[in-house]
Amino acid sequence: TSRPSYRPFDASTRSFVYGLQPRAIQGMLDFDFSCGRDTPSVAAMIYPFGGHHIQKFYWGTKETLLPVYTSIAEAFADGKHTDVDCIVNFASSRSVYSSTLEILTDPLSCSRIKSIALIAEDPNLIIGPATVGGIKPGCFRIGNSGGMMDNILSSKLYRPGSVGYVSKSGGMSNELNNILSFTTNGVYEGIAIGGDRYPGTSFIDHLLRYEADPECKMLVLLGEVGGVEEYRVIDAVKKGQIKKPIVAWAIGTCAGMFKTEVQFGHAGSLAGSDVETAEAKNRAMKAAGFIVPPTFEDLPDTISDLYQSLVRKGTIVPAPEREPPVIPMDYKWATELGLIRKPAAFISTISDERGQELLYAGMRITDVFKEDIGLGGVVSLLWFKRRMPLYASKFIEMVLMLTADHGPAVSGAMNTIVATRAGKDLISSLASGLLTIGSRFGGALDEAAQMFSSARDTGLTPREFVDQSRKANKLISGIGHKIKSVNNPDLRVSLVKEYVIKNFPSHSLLDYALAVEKVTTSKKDTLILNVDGCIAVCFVDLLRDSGAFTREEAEEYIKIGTLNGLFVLGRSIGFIGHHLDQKRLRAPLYRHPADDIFINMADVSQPRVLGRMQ
Ligand code: Q5B
Repeated sequence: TSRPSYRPFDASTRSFVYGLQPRAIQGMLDFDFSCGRDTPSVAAMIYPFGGHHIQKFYWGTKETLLPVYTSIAEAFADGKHTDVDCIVNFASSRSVYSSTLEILTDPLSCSRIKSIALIAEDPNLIIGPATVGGIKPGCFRIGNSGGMMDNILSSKLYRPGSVGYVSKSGGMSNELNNILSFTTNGVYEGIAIGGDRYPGTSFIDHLLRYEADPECKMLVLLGEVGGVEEYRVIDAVKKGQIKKPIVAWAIGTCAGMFKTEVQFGHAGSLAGSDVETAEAKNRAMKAAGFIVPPTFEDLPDTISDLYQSLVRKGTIVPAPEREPPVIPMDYKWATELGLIRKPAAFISTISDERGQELLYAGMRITDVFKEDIGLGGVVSLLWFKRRMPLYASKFIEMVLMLTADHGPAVSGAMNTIVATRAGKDLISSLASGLLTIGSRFGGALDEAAQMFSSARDTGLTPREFVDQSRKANKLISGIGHKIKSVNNPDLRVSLVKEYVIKNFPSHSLLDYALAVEKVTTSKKDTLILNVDGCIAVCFVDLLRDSGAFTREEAEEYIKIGTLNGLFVLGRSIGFIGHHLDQKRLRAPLYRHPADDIFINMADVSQPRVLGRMQ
C-alpha cells in the first residue's frame, strides 16, 4: 500500500478479522458505510473450524458476502486479497498465541500485514492486548471500538477531526470520543493501548505517529495510575520529538484517598512506586509543558481552549459538516428499544421455551416431574391447556396404553411393516402406518363422538338412531369390528367401560352407546361398540361432565377433531415397535404373492369408438 508508516489506517485500509465475530464485523461495516467508504474494511474472516464458507452482512441497506477462510495461508493464496494489510485478531487468550504465530510465520502474511490489532512484532504496529482497539474516523474501525452505531454517529466518528488521542481503556476512549466531539472538530485517530501491564505498543508509539502525521493537529493523552509509560512521553516532549500541543491527564488521582493500595480495573493500573501515582504523573507532565487541567472535570474546557486557540491561529481549519448516511437500525435492537413493532405471524398458547425454564401451558417442566403428573397430565396441558382431575389424566394414559397396538395384521401395522421392509427409515415407516388411520380403521373417534352425542342430544332413541342411520345409508362410526363380536368380546372395550363406570362422575353417553350396541348386535354380533366408539363416547362424557371444561369448550373439542389424536398417539407406539421388530429381524423386501390377487383386466388393445350412430 502507499500509506506512510505513521498512518496505518486510512479510508482504503482492508483487514482480515481472525475469529468468527459477526456482530463486531457488522459494526465495522456499519461504521465504514457511515464514513462513506467505497469498500468494506473487512475483506474476510479467518476461522480454523467449520471449513471454507461464506457469511452475509449488511452493507448499508443492501447485503454483501464475506468469505471465511480456515487459515491465513488460504486467505492469501492464489493472489487473493492483495489489498489487505491489517488483521484484527479476536482470538481468545487460549488461542491468541497460535493464531498470532500463524499470522507472523506465514510468508505472505508476514510480508503483507502491517498492523495487527492485539498482538504483533516489529515492524508491525501492535495494539493491545486487552483492548477494544482504536478508531480512525472516516477510515477504519478496529472491532467494537467506539461502541454502538448511535454512539459513533453522535461522536461524529464518521468523519475525521484534528485530535489524535491515546488512552489505555476502551471505555475511557468512548468518553474521549464524546468530549472531543463537542469541544473540538473531533477525533483524528484514537487508540486504546489496552490495560495490560506490558502493552504491545504504548502511548509514545502512537503519539510519535500522530506527531509525524500532518493531518493531526493536537494531541490528547489520557494516562492512568500505574506503570511509567507517561514518562516516556515526557522524555519525548523534553527532547523535542513531540512538538504538537498536548493535553494530558492521568486518571486515578483518587487513589490517595484510600488508606490501602488500590488496584483499578486494569492489570497495569496499580502504583508500584510514588512516580507511578496519577498525582505524580500529572505533576511531571505539567512541569514538562503538557497542558494539564486541574481536575478531570476540567478536561473538556482545557481541550476546548486549546482547540479554539489553534483555530484562531489557523492551524486547524474546521471542515464543513456533512450528514452521515442513515444506517438502518437492526431489527432486534430497534425492537429492544421499543421503536418498532410488527404483528407476529404465528400465535402459540401451549408452551414456551424462551425463559429459564420450559413451560407446558404455564407449568414449569420441573413441576411437571415434581408433581408427577404423568403422560396423561402432559397431554392435558398440551392438548387442553389445563390440569385435569387425576381420574381424567389416568384415563388418557389408559387410552394411550390400550390403543398402543393390536397386532401386526391391522392395516396400519401392515403398512408400517411393508414400508420398513422396503427399506424406509423409522419416520417414513411410522408415517406410512399413521397415514392409514382413517374412518374405518382407528380414525372413527371424532365422527363417533359427533354421531352419538347429536343423536342423544336430539332425543333419538337408540333404535331410532340405528334406523335413521340405516335409512341414510350411513354406517355408525364406532360400531362394528372385523374380528371382535359379542361372543369374542374386545377386552380393551371392557376395560374402558369398567374404568369409566367406576371413576367418572357421569357416563350418560356411554350408557346411550351401549343401548345402541344392543340394537346393532341384535342384527349382527360383530356390530359391537368398538374400541374407537367406546373411547369416543367416554371422552365426550369426560369433556361434558368432568367440570374441567365449559359446554362450549367441550363441543369445540369434539368439533375440531381432537379425539382421533388419542388413537394416533397411542398407536404410534405400536407402529414404531413393528418397525424396530422388522429391522431386528432383517426382514427382506415384501412382495405380495400374485396368486393372492385376482387380476381382472379389460382388453383395451382395440380402439373403442363411443356413440357412433348406425
Ligand atoms: N355394518 C369396522 O366392518 C368395520 C356397521 C354396520 C351399521 C356400522 C365396520 C365399520 C364403522 C367404522 C369404525 C373402527 C369396517 C373400527 C378399529 C381399530 C382396531 C382395528 C382392528 C385396532 C368392520 C357387515 C354388515 C353390513 C353393514 C353392517 C357394518 N358396520 N351397520 N353401522 N358401523 N364401522 N371403525 O366387519 O346388512 O350385511 O349389508 O366401518 O367404527 O379400527 O383391530 O382390526 O385396534 O386396530 O367388514 O380395533 O363395522 O363389516 O362392512 O362387511 O358389514 O354390518 O352394513 O350389513 P366388517 P361389513 P349388511 S375399530
